[in-house]
This record gives sequence, C-alpha cells and structure tokens, in this order.
Amino acid sequence: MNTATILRQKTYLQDSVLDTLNKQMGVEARSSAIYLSMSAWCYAQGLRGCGEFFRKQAHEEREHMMKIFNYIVEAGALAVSPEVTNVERTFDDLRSIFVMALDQEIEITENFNKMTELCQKNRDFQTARFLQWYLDEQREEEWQARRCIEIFDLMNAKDALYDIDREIHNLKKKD
Ligand code: OFO
Repeated sequence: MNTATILRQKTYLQDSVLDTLNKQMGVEARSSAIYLSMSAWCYAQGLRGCGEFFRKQAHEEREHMMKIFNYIVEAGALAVSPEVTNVERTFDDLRSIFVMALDQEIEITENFNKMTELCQKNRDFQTARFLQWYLDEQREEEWQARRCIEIFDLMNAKDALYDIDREIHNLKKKD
C-alpha cells in the first residue's frame, strides 16, 4: 500500500464530510470570483468606494476557501482545487448587485447549516467545531449585505449615488 493510501485511511474525515468540504471550496471560489466581477463593474461606473468594498469581499472569500483547503490538508485528506466558470460580468445596476450579494450570502449560510448537521450526524465534532467559525462569519456578512441595501434605499437611489458609494466604502473600513 502506498503512502498516500495509508495517510488517507488514517484521516478522521469521512468521505461524505470531505466531499461537502471540497464542494464548499468551490462555492467560496465562485463567490470570490463573483465579488471580483462586481468590483470591476463598480470601478467601471466610477463607483470607487463600492469597487473597493467588493474587491475586499472577493479577497475574504478566497481566504475562506483557503481556510477549508488548509483544514483538509492538515487532516491528511485530498483537497480539490475548484474550477470556476460562467461568472457574471454585467449587472443591471448597483441595487441589483447588493440584492445578489445578499442572496449569495444567505445561500452560503444555509450550506454551512447543512454541513454542520451532516458532521453532527456523522459524529465528526471536530469538523462541526471548525465550521462554527463560518457560521459566525456569515452572521456578519449577511448583516453587511443587508446594510448595503438599506443604505441604498434610505439614500434614495440615483440622485445620491456619490454619497451611497462613500457610505458603502465606510462600511468595510470599520472591519
Ligand atoms: Fe461569505 O461566504 Fe465565505 O464563507
């Protein structure tokens, strides 16, 4: 038996848990790519504050992916480098981007809920504990995404785009 096979047999990560972790790496990679696309669109509209906001968000999502990658590797299992295709490049307007971002974050939270449930069913309490960090993070990310929509609506759309852009930029500065 070769070393890779022996190491794989010795990891506490069960196949179903490993599979869900690898899939989530793909979700984080996709999320990062979409945020980068949103960033590019904002910069192209002259919305530099929002461009910066989504650029940082893209970076954070990549870090989330790498955190899972490191976890899998440290457990002695095989992490799968994800492929990301068909990333949206054009958007209707700034508000629709904020709504899309919120939907994306809500979906990701749901993924982590399901993953935690799976770990608990499989008595993999170690991975369930690891996933707790993501659940905490999602609370903040959903709040931020909701706040973007609130700011947009409160400041009342087109007439205030310059001020909205500045407010969104400030939101990320508080991190
Ligand atoms: Fe906000 O999604 Fe990563 O975890």
